[in-house]
Amino acid sequence: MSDSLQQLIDQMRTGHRLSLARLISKVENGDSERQELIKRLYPLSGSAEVWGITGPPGAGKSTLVDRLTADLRKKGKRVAIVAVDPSSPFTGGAILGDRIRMQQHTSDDGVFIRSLGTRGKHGGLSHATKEVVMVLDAAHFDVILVETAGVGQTELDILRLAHSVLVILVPESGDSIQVMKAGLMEIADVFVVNKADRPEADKLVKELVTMVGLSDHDEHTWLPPIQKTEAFRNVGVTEVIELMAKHQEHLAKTGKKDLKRREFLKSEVFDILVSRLSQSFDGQIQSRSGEDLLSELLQRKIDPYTVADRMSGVI
Ligand SMILES: Nc1nc2c(ncn2[C@@H]2O[C@H](COP(=O)(O)OP(=O)(O)O)[C@@H](O)[C@H]2O)c(=O)[nH]1
Ligand SMILES: [Mg+2]
Repeated sequence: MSDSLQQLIDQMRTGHRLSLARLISKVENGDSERQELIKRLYPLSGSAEVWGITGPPGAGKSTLVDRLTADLRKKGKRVAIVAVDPSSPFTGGAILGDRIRMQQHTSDDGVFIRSLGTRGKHGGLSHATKEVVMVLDAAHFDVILVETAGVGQTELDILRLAHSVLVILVPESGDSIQVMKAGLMEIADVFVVNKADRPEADKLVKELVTMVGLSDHDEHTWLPPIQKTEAFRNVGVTEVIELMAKHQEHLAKTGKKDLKRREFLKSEVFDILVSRLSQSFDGQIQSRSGEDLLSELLQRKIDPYTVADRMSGVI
């Protein structure tokens, strides 16, 4: 037991930002104290609402996150923002832009912003993101906003920690077709059509209404509502917050929130198991006997399945 770790946790719980930042770094970097840290923080977590914000690059996610934050602050909520951008390094231009935009919040103790810009070495970026969210949850934030560009599987995986997912789209980019292709239809709880100042916004709204209507549903299904916004002018933002709150209510009322939590925890444990197995097999392949098996494989004396059987102890 490391007392300095407990000291950091205690300080974090009283709102000390630097301690929080250091604890997050421990999780992100796969520090040796990471497991102990999660052990101690897990019982303290579970009360935050986690919102995922996704959509194509340039759709206005960061602008909306900024506006949502301002609105939530007015309601007295403490807000944490996790910006995930696997494609750009920590100091990448986009993230820097976001930092400047977020400057109005930096002097506010009720807002905490963190960028995760690397792929996440230990168990992947989506697992690191889950743990960062757990730390923020234990640090008494009421709402945690996770922004990620909805362009690939990694980005969608990251949203497997959000209770409510907001998908943000813009007119004039053939977005409604992209929605289907990228699998965004399945994960959206609320659709936002941003840049509604542009022509064709209503056309996109109509397409989405049709698409949602055609999806498989019965009277118990939550059908994602569609909200137009002009994030940069703060138009429609309060309505978005109301829709997210409605979705949260729906989850609580129907018991789906607990089901979701259960699913998330299952995948959390699964991630840990996979990461352990992968480390263990990695060790075996690098070992002396592993090298011998690989040589036999190369000479075609045995086949890859037999090697895998031997390494996993099947034969
Ligand atoms: N025309 C218009 N531009 C907007 C609106 N909201 C955001 N933008 C602009 O769109 C650009 C991309 O926004 P950003 O929030 O960085 O998008 P992200 O990549 O999805 O995070 C910025 O230049 C914003 O100022 C809007 O409602 N209308
Ligand atoms: Mg952004």
